[in-house]
This record gives sequence, structure tokens and C-alpha cells, in this order.
Amino acid sequence: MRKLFFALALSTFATAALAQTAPVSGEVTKINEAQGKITLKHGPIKNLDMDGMTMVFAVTDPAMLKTVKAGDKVSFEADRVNGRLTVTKIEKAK
Ligand SMILES: [Cu+2]
Repeated sequence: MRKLFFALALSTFATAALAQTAPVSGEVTKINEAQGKITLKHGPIKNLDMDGMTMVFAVTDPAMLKTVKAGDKVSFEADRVNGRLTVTKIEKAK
């Protein structure tokens, strides 16, 4: 019984995570370390129901802003965190 519960909990979690975010390609146009913000020119973001545009995002961890710089092509994930559009993951595009 306990095993079944864990299996259910895990699959529910996995499904929710999949529905939440997916990698989006974009380009860094500006970084504001003081305010913990990054401006990205991004393609469509399905989980946020957003078309391509250039916009400002918050970041979950200010350290993320040190891993990329303006002009970098990136792959990132974004979500609504406490009502703010936030980059939850970012890396240079390969
Ligand atoms: Cu946008």
C-alpha cells in the first residue's frame, strides 16, 4: 500500500513537472545584476502561453546571471514564481 502511494505521488509529480516548463531558446540582450533581472529575446513559451518577444525576467538565483552575458544564445526555462515571470534555469545554447 505504501509502495503504491509513492508510485502515484511520483508519477503525479513527474506529470506536473512536464506540464510546467520546457526549454525555450533565446538570446540575452541585457543583464541587471543589481536588480537580479535578465532581459531575453525569446521564442514562444508554451507553459506561459507566450509568443516570441523581448522582455525582462526575474531569476530564481542571482548566481545564474554570472553564467551568461549579453549577446549569448541561451536555452532557458521560465515560470510564474510568486506572480513574477522568472527564469528557473538557463544555460548557453550548445
Ligand atoms: Cu515574453
